[in-house]
Amino acid sequence: MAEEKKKPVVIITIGMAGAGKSTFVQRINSFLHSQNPPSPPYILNLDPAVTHVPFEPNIDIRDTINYHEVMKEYNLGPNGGILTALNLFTTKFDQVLELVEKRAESIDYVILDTPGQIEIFTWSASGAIITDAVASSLPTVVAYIIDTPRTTSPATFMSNMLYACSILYKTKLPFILVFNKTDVQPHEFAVEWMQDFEAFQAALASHGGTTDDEGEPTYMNSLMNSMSLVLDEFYKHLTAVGVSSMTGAGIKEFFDAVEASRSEYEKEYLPELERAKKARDEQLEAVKQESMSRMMKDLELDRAQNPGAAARDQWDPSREEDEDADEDLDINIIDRSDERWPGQYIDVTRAKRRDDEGVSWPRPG
Ligand SMILES: Nc1nc2c(ncn2[C@@H]2O[C@H](COP(=O)(O)OP(=O)(O)O)[C@@H](O)[C@H]2O)c(=O)[nH]1
Ligand SMILES: [Mg+2]
Repeated sequence: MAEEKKKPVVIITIGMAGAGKSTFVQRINSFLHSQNPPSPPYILNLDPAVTHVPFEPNIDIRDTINYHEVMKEYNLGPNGGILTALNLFTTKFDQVLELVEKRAESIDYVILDTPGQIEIFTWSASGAIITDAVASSLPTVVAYIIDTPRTTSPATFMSNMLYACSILYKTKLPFILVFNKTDVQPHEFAVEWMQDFEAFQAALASHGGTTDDEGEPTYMNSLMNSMSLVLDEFYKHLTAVGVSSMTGAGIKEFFDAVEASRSEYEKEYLPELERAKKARDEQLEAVKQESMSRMMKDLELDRAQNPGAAARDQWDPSREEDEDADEDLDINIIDRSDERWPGQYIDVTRAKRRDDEGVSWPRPG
C-alpha cells in the first residue's frame, strides 16, 4: 500500500498594494513547475479588480464576478466594489473549497493571491471566513510580502511590522515574512533590526524626529521604544526570508520555511483548532439539551393542565398499517456534486437583487 500522501499546504499571500504579491505568486508558480518532477500548484486569484495576472489561476474570482457590474449594480466606488465582489464570492466559498479538496490528492501547494489593497482582505469578514475555511481543512501558512526598498526607514519598518503582527495575532497561523525585491534592496538591514534590539534603537535615534530641538527624546521616541519591545516578542514567532520575485533569488529558502511551517501548523494550530471545535460542539450540545428538556417540561405541564386534550392527542396504532404514513418524514438530500464542472459553480452577478428584498451588502464606512 502506498504511504499516505501529505496534504497540500495552502499559502495565503498578504501584503501592501504594490509589495509584489502577484509577481511573487507567479515566481513560486514557475519555481514549482520547474521542479523535478514538476509540481504545479493550485492557484486562486481573489483580486476581482486586477486587469492582468502574470499566472494562470485555477479558480479566478473574475470568472464569477464582474467587478464593474458590481460597482454599477450597488452604486459603489472601487474599494466598495472590490469588497462587495469578495463578499459575493465568499458566499460560494464552500464550493471553491470542494473543488480544492477534490484536487488535494494530486497537488502539493494551494496558493491564494489576495486583492491589492491589504485591508480588504485582512479587515473584512470575507477575508476571515476564507482564511478560517481553508485553515480548518488544510495546513495553511501566511506569506506576508514586504516591499523591502520601501521599508528602509525605521519608522516605516516598524509600522509595517506592527501591521504584520496584528495579522499574526488575528489569524494565529504560521507566518513567514517575505522581504521581496532584494534585487533592488538587500534585506540584511531588516534581519539585523529584528535580531538586535539595540541596532534598531540606534537606527531610530539616528533617524531624527525622535529628539526635539533641545536634543531631548520626544514622545515619538518613547512610543517607538515601547513598540519595539512588543515587536521583539513578535519576531520570536516567525521566520523571515529575503526573495526577489524578479530574479527568483531566495525562493528555495521560502519553500524550506513553508515546510517548517507545516509541522508548526500540525503541532500548534491544529490541536488548538480541534480544541476550539470541541468546546463549540459541547456548548451547542448543552444548549440543545437544555432547550429540549425545557420543551419536554412545557409539554408535560400542558398535558397536565389539559387532560381532555391530552387524552385525545395520542398515537393511533391503527395508523401503523398505513404504509405511506411515514413518507412525509423522509428528507431527500440530493448530491449533485458529480454533475458539477469547473466554472459552472457560480454566477452571482446574475442572481440580481430584487427591489423588495431589502438586501444591503456591507459597505466600508
Ligand atoms: N525589482 C523588483 N520589482 C518587483 C519585484 N516583485 C514585484 N515587483 C514589481 O512591483 C510592482 C507591483 O507588483 P505586484 O505583483 O503587482 O504587486 P501586488 O499589488 O502586491 O500584487 C510591479 O511593478 C512588479 O514588477 C521584485 O522582486 N523586484
Ligand atoms: Mg496583485
